[in-house]
Amino acid sequence: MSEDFEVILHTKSYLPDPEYKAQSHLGDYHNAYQEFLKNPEGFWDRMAREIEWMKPWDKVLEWDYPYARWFSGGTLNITTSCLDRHIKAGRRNKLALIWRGEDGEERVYTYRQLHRDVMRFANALKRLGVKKGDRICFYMPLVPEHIIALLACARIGAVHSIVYAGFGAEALHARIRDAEAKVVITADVGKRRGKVISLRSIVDDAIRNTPSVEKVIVLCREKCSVELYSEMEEDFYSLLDGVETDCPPEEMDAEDPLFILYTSGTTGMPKGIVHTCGGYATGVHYTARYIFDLKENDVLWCTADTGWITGHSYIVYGPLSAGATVVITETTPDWPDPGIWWSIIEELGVTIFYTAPTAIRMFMRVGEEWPNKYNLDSLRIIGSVGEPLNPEAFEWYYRVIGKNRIPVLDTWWQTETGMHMITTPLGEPMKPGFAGLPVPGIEVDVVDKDGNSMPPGQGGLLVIKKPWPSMMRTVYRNDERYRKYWNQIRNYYTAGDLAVKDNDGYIMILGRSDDIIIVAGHNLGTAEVESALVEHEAVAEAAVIGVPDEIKGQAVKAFVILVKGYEPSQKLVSELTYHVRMSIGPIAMPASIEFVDSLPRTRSGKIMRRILKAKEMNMDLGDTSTLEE
Ligand code: 6R9
Repeated sequence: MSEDFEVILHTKSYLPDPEYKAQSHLGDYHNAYQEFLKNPEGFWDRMAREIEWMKPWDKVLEWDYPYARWFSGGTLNITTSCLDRHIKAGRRNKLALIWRGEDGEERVYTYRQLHRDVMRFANALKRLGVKKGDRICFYMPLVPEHIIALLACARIGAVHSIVYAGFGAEALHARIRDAEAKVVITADVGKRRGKVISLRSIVDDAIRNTPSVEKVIVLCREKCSVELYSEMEEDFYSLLDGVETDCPPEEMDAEDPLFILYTSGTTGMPKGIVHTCGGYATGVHYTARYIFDLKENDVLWCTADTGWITGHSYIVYGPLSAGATVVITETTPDWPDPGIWWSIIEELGVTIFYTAPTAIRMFMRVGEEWPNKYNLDSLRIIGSVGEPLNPEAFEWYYRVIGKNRIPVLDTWWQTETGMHMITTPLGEPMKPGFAGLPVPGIEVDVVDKDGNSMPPGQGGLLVIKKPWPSMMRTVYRNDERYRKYWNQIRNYYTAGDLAVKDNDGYIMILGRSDDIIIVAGHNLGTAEVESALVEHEAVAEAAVIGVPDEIKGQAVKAFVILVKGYEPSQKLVSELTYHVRMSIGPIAMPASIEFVDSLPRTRSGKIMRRILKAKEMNMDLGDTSTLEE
């Protein structure tokens, strides 16, 4: 797709019950947006006051394009907003976390218990020698100890870098090395579809040749005995022996880093997106309270993993800051049967459910009899994130889960943005296929490559026109890559997505404009998968593209040129697929591999994936002037 093209817009819309707007924290969206436009810094100043600070800021924003400093001079610790203030505000016995395992095992934590356990683990980390600014890498299943340990990092000012536990050893290794992590926190196993998956052995592989790593903390869920440990390993619970319960929060500058989170880029090496304490805390609290409208009795279930930004912002920091009850599970949507998630909603009384289009499409395929077996009356908001929610999936979600009355919040945002940026605010008409409107506080537009605003119906690049508090501050150890986001179009942040507006300013996201493939909501860089393929001795060159997939949105298709002497075979296909699985993880596995003799290239030698894609989909090849013979 080129940057500008015409799109035929879907015009259907659904009007939610006016009660939603009347009772929401946000109130009328258009009023709120106008208030923001009248005084942007005043708006963010008000929002920042809703979290806990140790010292107030001197200035809301210092903008030295493309570098922003928010709430300069202010100091805080995000954990006091997420924990301490709820203890004081009478929520100490309120449930903070409800955890559900695959086999039905359940554990719950009140705010008081969570606060206490976070402080104890924080003291254990300190005793190990962890200090403010040290990087701690997580490779853990979604269990309560994971949340405890990550809040403990924030408590003492250590910078967490969570790696999704479905990634392979090589991907983990690259992230540990880049962040120069001092400690890795893992578990012996994760559980999935009735099987146990060893995590610790993957960590063992990943920490070869990572001189920064001093300790590996292992949470034993099965029966790993302490004697088996190497010198470097520590048992999660033994570390807590004899530690103090009280751990005062480290005073952090608003601009100190809170965490690094790696996201796929257009080169082989993922980007370490850096978020800071003050701006991020403000952004996630604001959206948890005013976009998800979290109220005292809400029970939020966000089905993402903590390894993605969605988990950081809407499992941990946002909802806890807003004082909600959070459900976390170590479950798969269709195991032991496709009713499992709906049974959890019924049983736990989930009020806000947040999932991804890929899951919704899977449920569509297995049939509505599954959700229909359960009482979903507790739900009041259902959300979607990660990739475009296509109109068919919207209609199904709204009708079958939302019973034609519960608002669907399709939320567009990114690892880099930290918080929701575009959605259909509660009470506004919902248009299938459209993510919606910019949240108050955010100015977006669809522009051509020179930054000119496109009229409704004309596709273009999605940009954010002004800095916002929870924006990334840099790419860890690669500031040049950070600047690229703001340099592609001067003064604007270019998101890398193609989009189109309609006459009401609603934005439809059309997909990525770069070499990122989104498989079941997980971003993959083509280069990442290609470099895994060429590592294999049989592969001379590889190019990968995303092809449409009914359930996952996109699937990976690989084109491979073999080294002389190797012949295409089914066995080789399996071997290569397995190789990618082991090095990056199951999400990156090619759905198909085609052996070819050559790849289309530009004159300067760059592979033209666009041509492969057009051919694959029987589309017009577009501009081929730069194509080599
Ligand atoms: C939160 C998250 C970011 C990319 C983004 C876009 C796609 C996310 C979307 C969506 C259409 C939505 N994306 N939400 N596309 N509609 N509601 O997913 O962050 O993992 O960094 O991915 O995902 O392409 O640019 P991240």
